[in-house]
Amino acid sequence: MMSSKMTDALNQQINEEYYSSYIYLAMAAYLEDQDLEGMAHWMRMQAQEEYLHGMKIFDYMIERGARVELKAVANPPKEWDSPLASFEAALEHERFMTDNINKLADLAIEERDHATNNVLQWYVTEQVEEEANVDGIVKKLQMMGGGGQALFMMDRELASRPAPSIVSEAGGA
Ligand code: OFO
Repeated sequence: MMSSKMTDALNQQINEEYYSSYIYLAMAAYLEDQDLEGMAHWMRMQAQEEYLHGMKIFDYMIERGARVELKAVANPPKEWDSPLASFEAALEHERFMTDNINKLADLAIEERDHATNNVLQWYVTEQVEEEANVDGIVKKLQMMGGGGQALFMMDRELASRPAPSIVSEAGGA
């Protein structure tokens, strides 16, 4: 049986994943407003991916017989100083999420909850990819100076991001 401490911590993480989904959707809205539809598309796909991250924990808790409790999702910001600033904020956010996941894995080890630790290891690996993806975009935009030409090129590139797969993102908990 999952401890109440672990249950509370995972419920909190579901909330963090849904906040992630919400903040990326807010970034998509901001980028749409800047007429950067390709970048907005990338953020929309990221928002979907975060929803699946939340669902993976949701399904795992149900499988373990732990009680899922959904909490209110905080308001995300609405504006950023520039498109580059929105991606820099995304990178900052992913670093925060990595920290959360590491703390959860520490708790699972402390509680000797091997099954939960095993699920969390998927997130540990996923966070490496999450940070690397955004970091790559930030670095390219910074390298190209973040001006009109750079935005035009990145907008085209980011328009091709495929939808996240339910199998790789939410399956196999
Ligand atoms: Fe759920 O990985 Fe990003 O936040």
